[in-house]
Amino acid sequence: KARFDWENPFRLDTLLTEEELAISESARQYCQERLYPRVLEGWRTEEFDKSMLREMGELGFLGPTIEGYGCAGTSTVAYGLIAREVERVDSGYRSAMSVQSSLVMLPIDTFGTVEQKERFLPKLATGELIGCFGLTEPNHGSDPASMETTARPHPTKKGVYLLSGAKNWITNSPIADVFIIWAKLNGEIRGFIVERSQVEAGSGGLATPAIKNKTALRASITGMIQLDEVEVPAENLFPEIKGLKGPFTCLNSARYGISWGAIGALEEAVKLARNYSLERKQFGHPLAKYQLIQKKLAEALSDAAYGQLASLQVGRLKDNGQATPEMISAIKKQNVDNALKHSRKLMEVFGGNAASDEYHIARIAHNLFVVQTYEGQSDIHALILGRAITDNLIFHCLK
Ligand code: TGC
Ligand code: FAD
Repeated sequence: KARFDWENPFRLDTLLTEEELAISESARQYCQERLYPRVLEGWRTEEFDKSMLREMGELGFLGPTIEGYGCAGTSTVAYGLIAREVERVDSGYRSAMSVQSSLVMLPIDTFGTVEQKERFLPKLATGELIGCFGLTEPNHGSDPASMETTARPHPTKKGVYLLSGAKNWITNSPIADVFIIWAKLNGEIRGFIVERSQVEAGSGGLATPAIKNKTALRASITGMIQLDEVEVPAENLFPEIKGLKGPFTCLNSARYGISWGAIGALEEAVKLARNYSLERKQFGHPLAKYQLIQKKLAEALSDAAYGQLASLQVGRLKDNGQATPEMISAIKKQNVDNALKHSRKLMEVFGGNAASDEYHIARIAHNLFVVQTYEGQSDIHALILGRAITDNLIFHCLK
């Protein structure tokens, strides 16, 4: 006889392959046993332990969908399931991982030359090299088309470009070895692979100061990228890709992973609030007995369950080449908005204890505010969807 399992409300397991189930299980085990014990210290000190990326590399969690170069070659759904497990622990840890996978390894695999792939992918897959992705600038976040960072041919050295500009709020930048930098060359957006060791041995001009005292994502490291006439050899330019399609192709993958990650964070919030409400007594009974408390849990769990199915379906379509950016905008926006809304509501269950980081719930909610902002703020995804729904009606009317 079928029984309801609040930890698996719609029996997601029945829709996954054997391989996806095994990957999800090993990710859960690693994240709970190895990552959870480190998260409070990481949050308090804002220190990111780089060895995590090495450990994830050993387990095949970096660039998992890539074929070859030491990568696992999994389905897109498996990538999402890994993100869900990592973000159950902390959104910042998922950030570090998804930047490496979707925003650094994916563009090298998709747009890179054979030499670029062979040179960078194996070491990025093991976590020996750490990568970051520079799109956002101090003056241009939601509107990256207006970026000011430029590349120009070196006036005297043949086959060398000079990069100048600044990128802001960049995950992993202070510890990165490899930087994917989007810059305008003759007015057109192009992608460059900048290597810290090469720049330091050569022209110099690269600085990556950390942004400290963050109110969220404290367990991951974030910084700027300052480029002052940095010399980059022509072989580090992605040869073909031009325009916003380059960075947005990477964002399609990262936003997809975030849609699963946010569900992991929400599931953790439900579990923490449920367990707390069963133990905490007021007016002679556990909080869990009161139906106003149950309603908060019920609404959060329902949205987590719906979110799983939506991300699963878009992942399957992505593997079949049938997913569109609008679908990804819909699941990124909806899942993150729901996770943020419910985790804020579930903080109430903890009363004053929500103000202590030892109860984790406030860390989850604060993190989700940033998750709602990066990779396209939720209203930006509404704009993308609105444009598609109305067939760009506003634009046509104004013409
Ligand atoms: P628009 O005219 O819409 O498009 C320009 C060109 O780009 C193409 N394109 C896409 N291609 C592939 N996938 C997509 N999702 C694409 N979206 C657009 C489009 O076809 C067009 O190509 P072409 O050949 O016709 O020129 O451009 P717009 O300037 O009007 O864009 C508006 C908007 C809102 C879509 C866009 O600017 C946007 O999404 N803004 C949000 C910016 C953003 O998401 N930044 C993320 C920075 S990275 C980050 O946050 C990492 S956090 C990582 C972590 O820690 O987890
Ligand atoms: P703005 O673009 O200034 O937007 C501010 C507000 O205005 C938002 O609510 C937005 O929705 C709204 N808005 C903007 N335009 C419109 C409009 N046309 N209509 C209605 N409302 C609008 N970037 C990277 O490139 N790489 C990274 O690794 C990276 N990591 C990050 C890590 C952290 C911890 C954070 C906080 C950010 C990170 N980002 C990264 C940057 C992130 O992508 C940007 O913060 C995000 O794209 C929003 O840009 P902005 O902060 O400049 O906000």
